[in-house]
Amino acid sequence: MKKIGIVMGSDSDLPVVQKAIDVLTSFEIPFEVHVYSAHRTPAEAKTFSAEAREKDFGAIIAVAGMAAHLAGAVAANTTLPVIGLPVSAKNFDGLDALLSTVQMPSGIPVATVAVDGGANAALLAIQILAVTDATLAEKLNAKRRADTEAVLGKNRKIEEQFNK
Ligand code: RP5
Repeated sequence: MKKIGIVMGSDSDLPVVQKAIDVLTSFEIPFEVHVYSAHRTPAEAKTFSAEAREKDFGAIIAVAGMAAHLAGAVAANTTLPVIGLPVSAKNFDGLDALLSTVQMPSGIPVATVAVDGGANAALLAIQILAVTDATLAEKLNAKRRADTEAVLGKNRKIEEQFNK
C-alpha cells in the first residue's frame, strides 16, 4: 500500500495533525510525518515534495496556519494529490489559513478541507488510496455505517427527550 505523507509548517500544528494521525492509524495506513515550512525551510519542503512519488507516497496532507502557503508550495512540486489542511491561529479563527490554502491559481490544485479538519484530511487521503483498493473501500463503508448508527442513536435520545 502507498504511504500518506503529512507535512506541517510548525510543530505547533501537531494537535490538528494528531487528528489525522489517529484516523490513519485506525485504518492501518502507513504514513510519515514531517515539519517542513514553505517559508522557514523551503528547500526541504521542495525536496520532500519532488521526491514523494518515487518514495511511494500516494497523497500528501499539507498542514499550515496563518499565511498558509505550504500546501500550494508542495503542490507546485508534485503531481500527487495534495490535501490542504488549514489551521486556526489566535487571530482570524483560521480564515487567513483557509483562504491562503484554498485560493490556488489554475493549474496547481489543492484539495482543501475544513479549518482544523484533521480527520477529514486523513479520510480524503484514504479515499484516494481506496480508488484502487477494494478492501480499503469496504473499510471506509464500514466506518460510514458505524457513524450512521451513532447519529441514529443520538436522534433516538433526542426524540425520547423532547417528543412526548
Ligand atoms: C505556520 O505558521 C505554521 O503552520 C503554524 O500554523 C503557524 C505558526 O507557526 P509557529 O510560529 O507556531 O512556529 O507556518
